[in-house]
Formats: sequence, structure tokens, C-alpha cells
Amino acid sequence: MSKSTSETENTQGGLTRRTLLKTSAAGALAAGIGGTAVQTSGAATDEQSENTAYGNCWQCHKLCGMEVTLEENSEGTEVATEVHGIDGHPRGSAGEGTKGTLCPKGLSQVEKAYSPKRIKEPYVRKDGELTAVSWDEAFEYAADKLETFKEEHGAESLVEFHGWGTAGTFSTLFGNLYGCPNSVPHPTPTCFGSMAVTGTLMGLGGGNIRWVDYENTEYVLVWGRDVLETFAGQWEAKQLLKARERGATIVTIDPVYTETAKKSDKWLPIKPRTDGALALAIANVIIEEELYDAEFVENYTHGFDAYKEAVEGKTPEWAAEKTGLDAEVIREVALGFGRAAPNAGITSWTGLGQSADHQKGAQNLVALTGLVGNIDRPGGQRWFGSAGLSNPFEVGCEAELPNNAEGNQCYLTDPEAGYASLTKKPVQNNVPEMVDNGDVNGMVYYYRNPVTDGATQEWLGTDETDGALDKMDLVIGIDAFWSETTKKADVVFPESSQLEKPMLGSGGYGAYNTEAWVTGSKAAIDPQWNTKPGFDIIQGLGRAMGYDDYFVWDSKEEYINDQLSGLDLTLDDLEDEDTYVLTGEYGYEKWKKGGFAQGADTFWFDLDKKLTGAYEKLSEQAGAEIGTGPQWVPPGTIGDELSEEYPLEMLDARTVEFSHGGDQALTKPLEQLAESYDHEHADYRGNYLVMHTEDAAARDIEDGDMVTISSDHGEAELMAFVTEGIRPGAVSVEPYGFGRGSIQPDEDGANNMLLNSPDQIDPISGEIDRHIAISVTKSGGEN
Ligand SMILES: Nc1nc2c(c(=O)[nH]1)N[C@H]1C(S)=C(S)[C@@H](COP(=O)(O)OP(=O)(O)OC[C@H]3O[C@@H](n4cnc5c(=O)[nH]c(N)nc54)[C@H](O)[C@@H]3O)O[C@H]1N2
Ligand SMILES: Nc1nc2c(c(=O)[nH]1)N[C@H]1C(S)=C(S)[C@@H](COP(=O)(O)OP(=O)(O)OC[C@H]3O[C@@H](n4cnc5c(=O)[nH]c(N)nc54)[C@H](O)[C@@H]3O)O[C@H]1N2
Ligand code: SF4
Ligand SMILES: [Mo]
Repeated sequence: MSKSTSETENTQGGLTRRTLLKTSAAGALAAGIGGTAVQTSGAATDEQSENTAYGNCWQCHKLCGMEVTLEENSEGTEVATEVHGIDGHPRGSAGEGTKGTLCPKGLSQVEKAYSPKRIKEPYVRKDGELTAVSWDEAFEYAADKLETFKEEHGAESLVEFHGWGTAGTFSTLFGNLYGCPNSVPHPTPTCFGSMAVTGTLMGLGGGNIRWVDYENTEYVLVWGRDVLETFAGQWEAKQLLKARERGATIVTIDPVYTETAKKSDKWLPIKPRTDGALALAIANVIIEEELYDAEFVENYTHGFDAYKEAVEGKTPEWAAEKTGLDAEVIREVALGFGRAAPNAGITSWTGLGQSADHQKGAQNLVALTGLVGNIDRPGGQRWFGSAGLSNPFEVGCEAELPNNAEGNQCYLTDPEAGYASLTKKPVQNNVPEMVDNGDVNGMVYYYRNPVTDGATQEWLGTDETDGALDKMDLVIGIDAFWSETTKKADVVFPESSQLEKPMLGSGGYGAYNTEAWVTGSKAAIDPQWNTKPGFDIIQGLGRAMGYDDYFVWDSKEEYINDQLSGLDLTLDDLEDEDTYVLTGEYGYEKWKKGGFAQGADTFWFDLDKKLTGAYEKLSEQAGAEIGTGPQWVPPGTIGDELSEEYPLEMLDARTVEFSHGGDQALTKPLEQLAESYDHEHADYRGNYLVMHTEDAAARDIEDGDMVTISSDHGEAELMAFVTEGIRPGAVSVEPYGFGRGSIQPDEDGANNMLLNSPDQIDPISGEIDRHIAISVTKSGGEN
């Protein structure tokens, strides 16, 4: 193979999570010793030869460009045998002249394409049994059922879930055309709602707390995010490491000694859900030392007085008591960050985005960006520009697309209506209740498994009781694997995998910090078995439903060319350019021209003119005064409280081998996971409960024991991984969501959302709370 295979071989340097954690004393951990990030790569050859094709990986929807090696098999069919990254690719490289890589999930796309566990035919339910049928029959069957459903229950009784892939087109079919107002998009309320809604309301933008201008930064707070695990192989992980090499200080704030913590200058093993206290203390030092950007605060912010009041007295000593961190370390970090700003950034995502108590924690954290004025400035929070693809329905169709769902907007598009439980708009956790009270009677889903995401017990039911999935009149899914959800559906459309279909996407964040880009590719191999690309499925169903005027394309490639038309590009052009094209430059301080998020002319420390009703309601519910400004809200005020019966705080996280549950059926990632936790010799191939040595010893639990995790709502069983690399009192399920309700319902591992109850959501954003009070007991002998 070509030049850079050495990195592939050196992926883990012979070090597993366990050896790293075992060999590190707590002091050395906190000081941040080096470690080896789990970064895997294949390397692209410079020239595309006759037996190669291009692809774009969508396994975690980041679109890393792929070069696919093709070989003829004994039957004369071209099969994909290997995939590699593409040099200079906006996602899978660190910019021009740098190597393109793929993470283990990307590398397992060849296994996915040929996996026998995939759904191979369309299925419809006949006499109670899922039965394989032709595509035409499946489309007709689904269209008939949807028509009858509308007559009986109305389109507003359907709920539509979507994830990756051609998701926008799916929403257009069910929203604009069929008239279903209940679109539950993938991103916000399941992903990082507490942070996204707060960030949007404050003016930073929902996502901009995630992206640092790494190329120019001097100081980075990695705060409740594990960049080197969840963005391994991508530009961001590479830029973070480069920034450190350049001399920037990296501080990771996480209860777990993560891959990123291992590569940081400092690890702050914070007590979960106390981040709001740390953020206020950092502000306290910065204000006290006059390190803030007075000019920005004066001219571009609103509510600074309320912020100053909230920060008053919140010294590092005060925060040390709440967070379990050292006051001197807090002071040092505050001074380091404050002095480096605006050349300093924060990257935060799900650690503070997935809990109800963090709603205020997120506000305190986002407030720091307004304080130091690092928003869209070199070295600070980056606002990326996007290429701006055209709407294919506007380009391709003569008929104007109606909006038959109008009048019933999804709550997240209307922040004033943000109080999810008041508006009765569906979020993951309240769909089962809406099914019970008759508001929702059917569901369609695409590249998504709402059942693993939260309130899993209510979705699935028990041996004795039916769950929401059983009670609905109609369930239609487009999926690749036989998840428990798919098995209960009435219609199952099998989607072709990444290598079998044309793809297009655009940045967004990427290796080109000041240039927008698009990336796309044709299908590298034919659809396997009797599957179809998502676009063909949606268009086929749309036509069967009578929407021929809107589904007018001869192929997905033609549809993509319509998307590219405003940029004067075609899919052929992208293939000629190794899948990607840079489309235009953008600069810094874009808020000076376009305003802050939602067009506001200032950044908001205090949300006193927004969502006031929702905060009043929230105070009532929490039994505590929760205002509109930054504030310290202790854990347990809105979310779970630890108790004698449930004394441990359960968190969960991702690992580099899996994209949520979407590739759990593949052998290679399962093997890699077991190896990485040093349990490859056990039969077990599930996820792990990471627990501290002291917490394990107190329960007579040893590394490799099977343990039962229980909350007052449910229980599950998985293998313990005992380590010093987590804060005592916290336990983390890594990665989340195996077993019941997943795509491998009968295999090893725990779906920790069986322990989550429907009311465990952030009432402002509807985000599912993933900080759950639990007990852990040993359930079996050594495995
Ligand atoms: N406990 C817990 N739950 C979480 C999270 C957490 O941290 N903890 N994180 C949340 C976050 S941040 C997110 S973004 C959501 C994501 O949640 P989802 O959007 O549901 O993500 P996936 O599990 O990747 O995808 C779901 C389904 O996609 C199917 N699939 C796989 N490949 C294909 C394909 O090629 N085509 C089609 N059509 N389907 C395919 C799989 O069968 C799988 O069931 O999960 C959330 N759920
Ligand atoms: N390999 C892989 N990569 C992915 C995905 C995937 O499924 N697999 N999914 C993609 C998606 S959709 C998303 S949203 C991103 C998410 O990307 P990340 O946010 O990086 O996801 P996690 O690895 O869950 O990291 C969250 C971190 O927060 C920590 N944490 C938990 N509770 C607290 C707390 O109270 N305080 C603090 N300070 N930290 C806390 C956890 O220990 C964990 O290390 O990843 C993306 N990338
Ligand atoms: S799964 Fe890996 S290779 Fe695929 S898009 Fe995501 S980061 Fe890129
Ligand atoms: Mo997410």
C-alpha cells in the first residue's frame, strides 16, 4: 500500500484503554500524561486507478471522503475490498497537503456493504407476519396504509423520526406533502438539546460552542466532550493535537479520563453536573482580574449586570466544594483561559447537552464566550460558513412545494414555545404517552432508532404489557438492520449502504477553517441484494402516494446535480476533484454583518425577554427559583437526585468503534471494542460499565464481572471495566445502547436507556436526561 500505512499499524501503539489507565497514578492523570489516541487510517493513493472508485462515509454522517479499492470476484462482479481516506479532504484530513484518514467505523464500511445481517428485501406485514415482497408491492402497501391512516386518524397523528442520509427529502415527503407536523429531527432534542437551545437563545448559535479555531488558538477547554474518540480521524482531532504540539494549552474537563484527557495538559475530573459552578468561578476570576473584553461586553451584549450578580462570591474556593476540584487548579485555568482570550476557545457537546440540570450549566458556560469576546474571532469560537446547496425541489420541480403541515410547527423552531411539555409537541420521551392518550397513532422513521434513545421501556413494553411500538396502528421504517424497532414495523424498506449509493454533503466545520466546501461521490458498487438507496425509496414511496409532481428525478445523481446547480458544479466535477471542492472564503466576526444567532444584535447573558413563561413553569416544577440569567443550579434540582438506594451517577459515552447503535451488528468493531477494554478473550461482546476501583471494591466487583445496573425505572446487565480513570461516584456506560431495543436485541450488553423514565427530560429543550441515579450489583461470576 502507499505512503502512510504506518499510521494504520500504529493505531493503538499496543496500548489499550486498560493498560493506559492501570499504569497511571491519579496525580499523573490529573497532570495529563500523554496517551495514544485511537486514530486509524488508511491512506489514499495519489492517483485513482481503474480499479478504484470514490465514496463518502455517512456512518456518523461526517462525510469523510473515501477511495474504494475494487476487485473482480470469480463471478466477474466488482466488489469493494478496501477503503482509504482522501488527502486534503475537508473532513478526513487537516487541510491541504495533509493525509486523509478514516476512523474504524469508516474502515468497516466494506464489512457493512456485504454484511449478511443486513435487511435484504422489502417486507410488509401479512397476517401478522413480516413477509418479503417486491418493491412495487411494498410501495403500494405502504401508500394504501398511509392513506387509510390519514382518513382514520389524520396526518397530525403520525410522528416522523429521521436521522442521517437523505433525511431532508424524507421530511419533505411526510411534512410538506403528507402534512405530518410532528417531525422529530435527529439533532437537537436527542443529541445536545440543553446546550443547543441555550446557545441559540443566547446568540452564540446552538452548535458554535463546539468549534474552536484550532489553527490560531492558544488555550482550549475541552468541556464534556471527547474529541479524540468521537472525531477520531477527522480534521478536528488532528487540529487539536497540532495545536498542542504548537504549544497551545489543552484542558479537559470530564469525570472520565478520556482519550482527549490523556492527550491534554490537564485533566479536571469534575463531579458530574457541577460544570455550572466551575463556569461561574472561572468568570469570577476573569472579572476580578479584569481579564474580560470590556469593549465587547459594552457594545455587543445584553444583561451583563445580571451575570455579574450571579458570579459574585462564586470564587474558586466556592466552586471547589461543589465540583470536587482543587481551587488552585480552577484559578490557574481561569487565569490561563482569561489571559489567552480572545485566542482561547471552548469545545463542549453532549457532556453538558444531555441533562436537565445542565440547562443552566450550559448557560453559565456559554456566558464565558460573551465575557471574553472570543466569538468568531481568531483562536476563539469558530462560526463556519457553508457552501449553500440549492433546494432540489425548487430547481427540479415545476410545481411549487406546498407546506401541508403548516400551522403546527415543531417546537424547536419557535423558542417562545420551547417548553416541550407545555406545547405537547413530540420529543422522544413523550411519544409513548402521546400514543397512550391517542394523540399519536403511527410512526415513520428513517436512519434512526428512537427506541434506543430514551424511555426505552415505554417504547418496548415488557413481557406482560405492550409498549408504544405495539400500540401504534402503523409503523414504517427505512433501515439497514433488524433492530427491535424494525422487527415490530408493518413495512420495512431496506436501504443500501454507503458504498452502494451516490452521496452529497457540504460544510460546515471542516479542515478549511475559512473556506466553505462540498463533497460528493457516485456509487462505488451496485446495491446489494434487493436493497435501494434511501433517495430511491423515498421517491418510490412518494410516487406511490400520488406525489409524482414533486418526485421528478430519473436518478439520485440527477437530484444531486440539482442540489449543486447554484454552485455551478456537477457530481462529475466532484469525482474529477477527488470528491471535494472548496467553494468560497469567509472571514471572522460575521456577527458584525449578520448579527448573532436568530438575527439578534447582541449576545444575551440574561434571557430575560425570552422564554420567561417557561422559566416560571420550570421553577414551579423544580420547587426552586430558576431565573432567566446565569445561575448555579445544583444537581438534582431538575434531574435525578442520588440517594442511599441509588448512590451512583450513571453517565454514558461513545467509543470510536461505533456510531451510536448503527454498526453494532458488524464483527470487526465488536472485536475492536473487546480488545480495547482488554476483554478479547472473554466470550462477551457487549458494552462496558466503567467504574472506579473504590466503587467496585465496595461492591465486591472485579474487572470482567457481569453487573446489574438498576434505577427506580428499570435494569440491565453488562460487563464491568474497573479502572482509576473515572471519578469515584460516577459510572459510565461505554458505549451506550447495546442489547434490548438495539439492532442486536438478543446479543450481549446493556441498553442503559431501559433505566430512563419518560419524565427524565430537560423541560426547556426536551432533551433526554442521561445522568441517572443508579445502583450497581454483581450479577454473575467471572466471564
Ligand atoms: N443513552 C444514550 N442515548 C443516546 C445518546 C447518548 O449519548 N446516550 N446520544 C444521542 C445522540 S447525540 C444522537 S445524535 C442519537 C442518534 O440516534 P439515532 O439517530 O437513532 O442513531 P443511530 O443509532 O446511528 O441510527 C439508528 C439506526 O440507523 C440504522 N442504520 C444503520 N445503517 C443504516 C443505513 O445505512 N441506512 C438506514 N436507513 N439505516 C441505517 C440502524 O439500524 C440503527 O437502528 O442518539 C442519542 N441517543
Ligand atoms: N465514535 C463515535 N463518534 C461520534 C458519534 C458516535 O456515536 N460514535 N456520534 C456523533 C454525535 S451524533 C455526537 S452528538 C458527538 C458527541 O460527541 P461527544 O460530546 O464528544 O460525545 P461523548 O463521547 O459522549 O462525550 C461526552 C463526554 O462528556 C462526559 N460527561 C458526562 N457527564 C458530564 C458532566 O456532567 N460534566 C462534564 N464536564 N462531562 C461530562 C463524558 O464522560 C464524555 O466523555 O459525537 C459524534 N461522533
Ligand atoms: S464514521 Fe468515521 S470515516 Fe465515517 S464519516 Fe464518521 S468519522 Fe468519517
Ligand atoms: Mo448527536
